[in-house]
Amino acid sequence: MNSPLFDLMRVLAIMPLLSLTLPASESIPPPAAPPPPASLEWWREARFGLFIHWGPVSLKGTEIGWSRGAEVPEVEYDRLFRDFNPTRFDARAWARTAKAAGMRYLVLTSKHHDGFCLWDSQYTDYDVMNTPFGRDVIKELSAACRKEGIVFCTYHSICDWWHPDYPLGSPGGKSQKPSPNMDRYNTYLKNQVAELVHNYGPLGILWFDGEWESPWNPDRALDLYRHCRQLQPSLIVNNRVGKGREDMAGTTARGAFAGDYDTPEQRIGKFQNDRPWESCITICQQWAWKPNDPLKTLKQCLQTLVTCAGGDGNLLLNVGPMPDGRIEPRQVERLQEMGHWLKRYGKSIYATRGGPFRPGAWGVSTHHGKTVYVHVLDWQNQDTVRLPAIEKRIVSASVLTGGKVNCTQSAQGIELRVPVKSRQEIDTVIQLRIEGPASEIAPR
Ligand code: JFZ
Repeated sequence: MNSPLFDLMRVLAIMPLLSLTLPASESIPPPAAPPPPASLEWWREARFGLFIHWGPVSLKGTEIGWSRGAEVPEVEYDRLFRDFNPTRFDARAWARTAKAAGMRYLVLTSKHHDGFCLWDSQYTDYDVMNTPFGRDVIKELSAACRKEGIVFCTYHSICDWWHPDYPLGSPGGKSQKPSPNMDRYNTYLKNQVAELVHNYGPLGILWFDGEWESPWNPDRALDLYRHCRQLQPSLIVNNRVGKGREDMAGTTARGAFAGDYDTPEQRIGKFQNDRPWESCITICQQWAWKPNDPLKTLKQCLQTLVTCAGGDGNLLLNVGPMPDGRIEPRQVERLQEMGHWLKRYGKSIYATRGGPFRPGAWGVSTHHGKTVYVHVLDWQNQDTVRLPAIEKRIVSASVLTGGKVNCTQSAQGIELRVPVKSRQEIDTVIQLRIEGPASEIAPR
């Protein structure tokens, strides 16, 4: 058995040992215990996950959360659950789609800003059990993921524009609730998080969101983070638990505490190898499903994944399933195409780290052990890719995607030439074997 899930189990098993010997590996010392380093490792090595935004709003085809009180009147939005009956929902099919894509984990919206809960929650009636469908989606999907070796994770919105206790409302947090009670809401939030971890855990990640609004503050953030850590020490928590996120670039302000990793949204993160990060990007344009949403090409999807890996980050690629419960066939197909590529060339992505060559107009690089993978994404009408010099000798050079490479190394730099017929439209992967560990070469 060599699945990420198994790794996670192993991490859980050695947990008590690790927590006694935590090295201070973060540049910003977190005011709460970070997860044991080994529990972040499975996720960093995974590199690729499936994000799923879903709920009754799929019946309207408008954006989840944001369209409440905007394109869709509040009363109408809040009644949608009464018609939510996705009879073609098949948890096994979703988990298999993720697996076929080469993804190693999956993050589903347990609750978005609209407050609707996709599981059987004892703390609210506004959940999937009170729809005509009446099946616990989180229960079915977490079980199916476990079977397929996909690590199950949930997205959970801190802001809740529906809940009467949360101070702000729709549209987009711009209105005030008549009699809010943030302390009571906070208890609701923590109870639901505990419910998710206890009933469907262990979870890989708790992917928080909606932290930017004023009712959320650093004290509550730290308290929620500690709550998560207590519930499950190996849980990975994204930076949207806290107030340290700078903007949509998703990086964490220096000195500010915010979770375990950064979350660039709808953009590829910059090269950053001293703090983990994950770009979340939609396969179409909207997070939730809408009809005829323009689908990204295979080239866009793969180059996005490769560029994330080259910047030392992960990609969380989003689909919004349809109101009948299926992921759109054309999106499933795109994901399968990515999986086919990863089956052949995945060793240049999984368990690699970004660099040592910083991303350039030509493409990106990744490395593992004594191998550097140069991913040429754009030859820019030139016959040579020029890279900065490295101190270590290149022992051999080959083209993982087929063909031959001419490689010259000098004190001035490295030059790589691949005949036109062997260049790939999406990614020409050149494999450089070097005389020592590539991790010893500082990024340049
Ligand atoms: C957030 C969510 O609002 C969005 O629906 C999706 O879940 C994404 C992954 O995360 O994205 C945001 C956050 C903030 C703004 C816009 C989108 N904003 O402040 O405009």
